[in-house]
Amino acid sequence: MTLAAALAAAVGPEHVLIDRDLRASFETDWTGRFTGTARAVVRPASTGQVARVLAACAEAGVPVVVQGGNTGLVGGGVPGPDPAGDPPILLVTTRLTELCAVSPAARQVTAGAGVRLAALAAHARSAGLDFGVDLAARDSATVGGMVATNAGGIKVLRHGSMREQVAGVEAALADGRVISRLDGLAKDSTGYDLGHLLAGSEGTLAVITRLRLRLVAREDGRAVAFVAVRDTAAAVGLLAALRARLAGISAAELCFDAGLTLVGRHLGVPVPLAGTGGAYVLIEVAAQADPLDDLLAALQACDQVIDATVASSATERARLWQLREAHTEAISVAGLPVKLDVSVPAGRLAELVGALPEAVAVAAPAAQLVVFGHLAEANLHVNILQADAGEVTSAVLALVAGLGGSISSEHGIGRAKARYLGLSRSQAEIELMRAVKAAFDPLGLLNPGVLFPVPPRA
Ligand code: 2HG
Ligand code: ZN
Repeated sequence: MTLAAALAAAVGPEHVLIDRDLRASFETDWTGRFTGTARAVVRPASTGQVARVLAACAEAGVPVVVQGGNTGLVGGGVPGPDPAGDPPILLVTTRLTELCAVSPAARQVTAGAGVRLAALAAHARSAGLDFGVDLAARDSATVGGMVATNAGGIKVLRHGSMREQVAGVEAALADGRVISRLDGLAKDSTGYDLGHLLAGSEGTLAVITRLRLRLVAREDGRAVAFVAVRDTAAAVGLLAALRARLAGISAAELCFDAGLTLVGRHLGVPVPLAGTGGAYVLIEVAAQADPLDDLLAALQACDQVIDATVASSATERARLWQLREAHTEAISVAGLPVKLDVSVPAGRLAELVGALPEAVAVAAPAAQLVVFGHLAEANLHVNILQADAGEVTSAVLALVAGLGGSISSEHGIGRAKARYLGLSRSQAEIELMRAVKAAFDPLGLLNPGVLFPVPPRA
């Protein structure tokens, strides 16, 4: 049987997209920066179908690229440029949409890898609970892709990244075998946690098909403030001071005038407090009861606050959040950015923000720098317009590594940063990671070129 016939037999011919026009939207990433060619886009609807697709590809020796909602920002979910003329199969997980009943006793739910974040959160909320990770791409991002990249988002300071939400994983291996641990045991000390190994593996080890996910308490009381402070150091100081006074901080986001100006222009809205600070912090507090008075009192006690606007309704809260969440879109409308996603030890965030303009200007004098990010994790989204990726990536990542930071805080390494992995991981670690990769995927067929610069060979 040919590979095409085996794939059609596995998922049904209507879910094997061979026509160029039908493949196109899957072959280019959301940013438009990463694009490649796939032999076919294959859309399985069950773990068994995923396993059959992988077995057929292994049999034919054809590589497989895995894609969820195609919201990744590092080129990890689309085919790479393929000089050898051996295009991969693009396995898209968005038909894996099974969503089981919430277990209130375990505070867990089992979800297919292709379930969208917003659908999972709504499902959890309808059962009186909530999901601990949230991010701007919630309507498109799939939970499988989010685990594969160990996505973070806006609530990491409260509930951790995606890895922390994983209570069990089912996955199809490169040769078509399936491993499944979805029983959600609260305690289990029987050796290696293979599910957690898949978190952050970016599709290089196996294809996640279902997840057992932890849920958190639902907190409907919300208060949001947008605060102008003198600079990044004051923003860091403000968060520390607020944390000492408020138990329920659920988000702390950092913005600057450059990004807010683009957002205001893109949305056609005035930006509150524009130009009054050297940095801005969006603070959200979540609690069972309305936390607005507590937030107001805490802000009044913090001398870092130059000025603040506090939302008094759900509509106003959404409006303040839009100032932060629309950054990605507003930047994309302004041009094709080089996107870097870095973090440093908390005490060095101000140093990084201070050093970035010069590092970028030296590498690319005409570039426009837009920085924002997640304050509590000292995670900066460094977006650079009008610059060549190679020029600025080396400069910024070297600066970050010099400050003891990570070259990828939440988006992953993908294809974009594979050759820089050695800036954040030691030689010994990379060798061990490659050995793990070889154990899971001895033929090197899963997401070649992602995470590691050269596809490992058997
Ligand atoms: C966010 O925090 C996302 O909004 C996207 O991680 C960041 O566009 C970016 O650089
Ligand atoms: Zn982010």
